[in-house]
Amino acid sequence: TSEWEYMNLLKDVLANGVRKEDRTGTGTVSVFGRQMRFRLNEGFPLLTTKRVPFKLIVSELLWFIKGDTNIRYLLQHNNNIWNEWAFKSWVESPDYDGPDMSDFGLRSQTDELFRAHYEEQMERFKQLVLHDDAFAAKYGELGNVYGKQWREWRTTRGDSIDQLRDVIHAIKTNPDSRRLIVSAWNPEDVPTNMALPPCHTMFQFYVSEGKLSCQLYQRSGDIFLGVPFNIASYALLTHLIAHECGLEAGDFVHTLGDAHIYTNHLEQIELQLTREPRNLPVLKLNQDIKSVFDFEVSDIAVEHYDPHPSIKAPVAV
Ligand code: DHF
Ligand code: TMP
Repeated sequence: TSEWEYMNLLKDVLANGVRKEDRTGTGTVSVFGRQMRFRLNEGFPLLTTKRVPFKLIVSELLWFIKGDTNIRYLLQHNNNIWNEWAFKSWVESPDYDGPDMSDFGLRSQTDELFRAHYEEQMERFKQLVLHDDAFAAKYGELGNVYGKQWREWRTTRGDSIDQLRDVIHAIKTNPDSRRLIVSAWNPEDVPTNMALPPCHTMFQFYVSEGKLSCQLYQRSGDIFLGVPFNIASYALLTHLIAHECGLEAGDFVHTLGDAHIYTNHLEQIELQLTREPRNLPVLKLNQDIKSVFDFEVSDIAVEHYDPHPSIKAPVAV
C-alpha cells in the first residue's frame, strides 16, 4: 500500500533529521526537500496506522472550495482544527476581557490551572463565533487564507481571479497544458493579511491517458498532525476534479520543503511505526453531483476504513 510512502518519511526524518528551533517554541527534527507519491487507483490515502478523522478533512476542503475563510462554517460542522489561529486574534485584541491568554499554546500543555481557563475561554469564543454575527465577522475570520486565494485572488486591476474555476476549465479544454496551477502564496498578503501563511502553497495538475494527477508543493509540513490531513485533502480534491472532468484519478505527488516532526510528537510516532499498514479505504462520491462546487459533506464518504486507534498529540500554535 502507498501508506509506506508516509511510514518511510517518518523513518527518514528520525534517521536524517536535525534539531531545529521553530516559531512556536516547541522544537523540531527536520529535513528539507522530500517527496511521496500516492497512486490513487490503489485506494484512498487515508492513513490506517492511526485513525484520521475523514469528515474533518471533507469539511475543511469544502470550506476552501467555497472560498470561505471564516471558521464559523467549520464550527457548524464540528470541525475545530482552525480554532487556535482565530482565537489568537481575539485574545490579543482590546475587545478581549478574560484572563491573560498570551502564549496559550505552550502554557496549556504544562499548566493544568491555566489549561482550565484556556478551555473556558475557547468555549466562550466558539459560542460567540457560532451565534454572534458581528463577532464572527471580526474574530472568526482568518484573513486571506486558502479559500480567498483559490477563488478570489485580488489583482492590481481591482478585480479578482477564480483560480479554481479557471484551472478546472483549463483541464477540460486544454488538458495538455503545462500551466495548470493554483497558487495560495500571495506575497502581498503573506506578511499582514493572514492568520497563518499558507503551508500548502501551490499545486499543479497533469492529464495523461485519461487520468488526472496532482502535485502539491508544501513549504512546511507538520508530519504527525498536518501532513496526514494534507495527503487526504489533496487526494480528495484530485478525485473531485477528476469526477467533474470525466477523468480517472491518477497520482497525488506530495513535495515537502521543511518536513518536520515536533519533539513532543516523537513518542506518538514511535508507537505508529510499530503498526502494520492495513488496506486503504475506498472513496465514494454521490454520483448525482457533477460539479466540484456543488458537493456537500454528506455526498462524500470512505468505505472499508479499518484503521488502528487514533493517537492524540498537541498542536504547536
Ligand atoms: N499548526 C501546526 N503546528 N501543525 C499543523 O498541522 C497545523 N495545521 C493546521 C493549522 N496550523 C497548524 C490546519 N490543519 C489538526 C489537523 C490539521 C490541522 C490542524 C489541526 C489536528 O489537531 N488534528 C488532530 C485531531 C483533530 C480533531 O479531532 O479535532 C489529529 O489527531 O489528527
Ligand atoms: P510555520 O508557518 O511556521 O511553518 O508553521 C506552520 C506549521 O503548521 C508547521 O508546523 C506546518 C504546519 N501545517 C501543516 O503541516 N499543514 C497544514 O495544512 C497547515 C495549515 C499547517
